[in-house]
Amino acid sequence: MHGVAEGSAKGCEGCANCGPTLITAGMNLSDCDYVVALAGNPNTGKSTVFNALTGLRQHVGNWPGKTVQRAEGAMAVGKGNARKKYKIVDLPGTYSLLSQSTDEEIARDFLLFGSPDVTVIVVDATCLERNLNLVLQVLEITSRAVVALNLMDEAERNGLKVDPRALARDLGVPVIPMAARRGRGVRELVAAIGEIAAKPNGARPRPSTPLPAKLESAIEDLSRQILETYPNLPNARWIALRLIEGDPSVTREVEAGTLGQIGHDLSVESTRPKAGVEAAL
Ligand SMILES: Nc1nc2c(ncn2[C@@H]2O[C@H](COP(=O)(O)OP(=O)(O)OP(=O)(O)O)[C@@H](O)[C@H]2O)c(=O)[nH]1
Ligand SMILES: [Mg+2]
Repeated sequence: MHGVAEGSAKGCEGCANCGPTLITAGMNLSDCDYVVALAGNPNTGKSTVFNALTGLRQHVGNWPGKTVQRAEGAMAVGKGNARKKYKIVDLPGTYSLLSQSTDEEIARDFLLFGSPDVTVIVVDATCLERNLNLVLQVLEITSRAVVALNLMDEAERNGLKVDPRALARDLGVPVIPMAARRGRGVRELVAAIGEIAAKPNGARPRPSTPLPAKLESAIEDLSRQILETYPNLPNARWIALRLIEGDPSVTREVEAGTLGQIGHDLSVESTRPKAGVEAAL
């Protein structure tokens, strides 16, 4: 494929016409500059995208719930001093950040507390409405996001017309049409990941509906208290909202004092200096 080489910088080295050079770096996770999470509903093609980016062979199959643990791999993009290396994290499928099952909690905890530099939300273009629920939830917690609009080949086969541009405009984040099984859109996804990773503030998701002032001030108070107990915990606001709602699993974790631990376990060093990337490849 144009712009994609495996294992080392062989094959197409990238040119003005073919966009960024992707070098699948497999399990070589040393000295990554950025961390990219792959999230999405079950069976949307997350592991297929992961395999395309890393050259690894995560299990794919046509039923939901195959990926049950976090899997990690690497890709490198660009040439010479401009080369950046990315750790790619394949997550179990989840319908919602409020989900309860163990594999869904693995995905939720990484998205909330793992501080990925870019979150790629892989969605199924044939059932957008259901998939957008998770997209909107993720955009509530991060602006560093890209939507991979996968299974476009299936949508086309079914006569569905999906407009990625309109979706990107409405969501305020890049939307990349893909048919990942055939490698379609992989290069564009790599470019979008690079763009968001390099932007200090990420994309600009459209703001959600404002909450009533009283609720907003309660959330602020509670967030402050959470941060006093768990300094540096990302997404204290999300935790505060769940406590106000009475979410049982979040309440349990706050009471048990395990929230800070989750943040500590998952936080990943990112945006590290690039030294050693060349050697690592
Ligand atoms: N037609 C088509 N099939 C695809 C595409 N991408 C992935 N698939 C297929 O969709 C199925 C699910 O792919 P996976 O990559 O395992 O999906 P996943 O999101 O990792 O699934 P879970 O880990 O179970 O959540 C597999 O049969 C893939 O071959 C695509 O773009 N088009
Ligand atoms: Mg999977």
